[in-house]
Amino acid sequence: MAPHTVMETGVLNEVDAEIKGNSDSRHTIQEKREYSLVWRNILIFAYLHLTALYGLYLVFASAHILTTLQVLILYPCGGFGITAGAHRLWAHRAYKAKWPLRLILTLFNTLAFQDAVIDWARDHRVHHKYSETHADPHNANNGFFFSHVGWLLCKKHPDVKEKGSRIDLSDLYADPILAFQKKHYLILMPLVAFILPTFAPMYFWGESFTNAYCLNILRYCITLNATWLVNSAAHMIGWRPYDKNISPSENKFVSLFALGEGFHNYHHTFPWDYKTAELGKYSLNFSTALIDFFAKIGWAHDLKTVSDDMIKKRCLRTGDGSHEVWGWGDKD
Ligand code: ST9
Ligand code: ZN
Ligand code: ZN
Repeated sequence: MAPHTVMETGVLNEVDAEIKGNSDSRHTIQEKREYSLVWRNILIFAYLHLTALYGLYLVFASAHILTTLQVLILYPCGGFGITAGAHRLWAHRAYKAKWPLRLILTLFNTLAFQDAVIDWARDHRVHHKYSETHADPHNANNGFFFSHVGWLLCKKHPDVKEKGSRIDLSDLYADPILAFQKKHYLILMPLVAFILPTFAPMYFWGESFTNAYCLNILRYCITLNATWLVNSAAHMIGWRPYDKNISPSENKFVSLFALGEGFHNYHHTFPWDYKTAELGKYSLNFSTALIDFFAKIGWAHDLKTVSDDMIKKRCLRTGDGSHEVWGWGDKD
């Protein structure tokens, strides 16, 4: 049976109590910053995206149907390693998982190559706590390009490192699976994210190296851009039914590609909810469906969520009036 804890009080868990910080940053004026470009990353990401475009061409020109099918399967697998793994389980502790699920999610996470979970979660906890300040690694106040990919192409602002060094990561280092992933990342990541997905199609169905390699890079770039859209588009475009004072927005387009992570106004308002969304439980929210499945078989438990009453009160107090149920019309 799936244990399902509903938090009626709205008391934050330890992680979210720590990362709940600047929530009124939308109108903050900040001084301009200097960017120190990292040319290695600029060249690598340019190469990856050009290769991905060629991979897209090869899908129609010459790739085996099974290689395309592999892209379509591995993209959500890597995605779940980010959404259900690095994000909901580890960065926010929105639910608990038994070791077999943690192992699967770590494997999927390694496939996504977005750096070790511990580093990803550190940046993400800083992002929530200091949202849209210089300490936010992908500060959306610096514009769409910066929050999408630009932040990976230059040195981090000193505030990111300074504030980030105060974030408690002891819960993550205490997990032997995560500690193992971080320690051996430079071996595990190339193997899981690039070598195996390239050589499997060549070995099992005789795919050419070029097709297998370029389609796998395409798969990687799709997952990257789906993730980055949460930082860029979902921090700029969409309604703010839960808190109109913050930039994160409800963006269904992003949710579709990001496996349910585009309901970002809700997520920044109630970051401990394992669903990262409210209405239409499985609507575009494949990650919630996955966690619920594992809760059913007992591998996920202590799922945290938010009561309807608390959501209603918050919408009426700070929302922009666009909530489907608790818009301003229902205030009385
Ligand atoms: C990638 C990550 O793409 C994407 C994350 C997106 C997050 C999205 C969240 C949205 C919600 C979830 C939605 C999910 C949807 C998923 C949908 C899926 C379908 N605090 O880093 P360095 C220290 S990764 C404290 O070199 P530089 C650090 O420990 C792509 N300390 O900084 C180190 O210390 P030491 C693949 C920190 O030199 C020192 O600073 N990966 C913090 O400024 C230097 O660290 C890449 O391409 C912190 N927060 O360089 C790699 N941060 O020396 C990209 C750092 O003691 N990264 N420190 O060890 C880099 O190359 C570099 O980090 C850099 C900055 C150039 C960006
Ligand atoms: Zn988050
Ligand atoms: Zn955000």
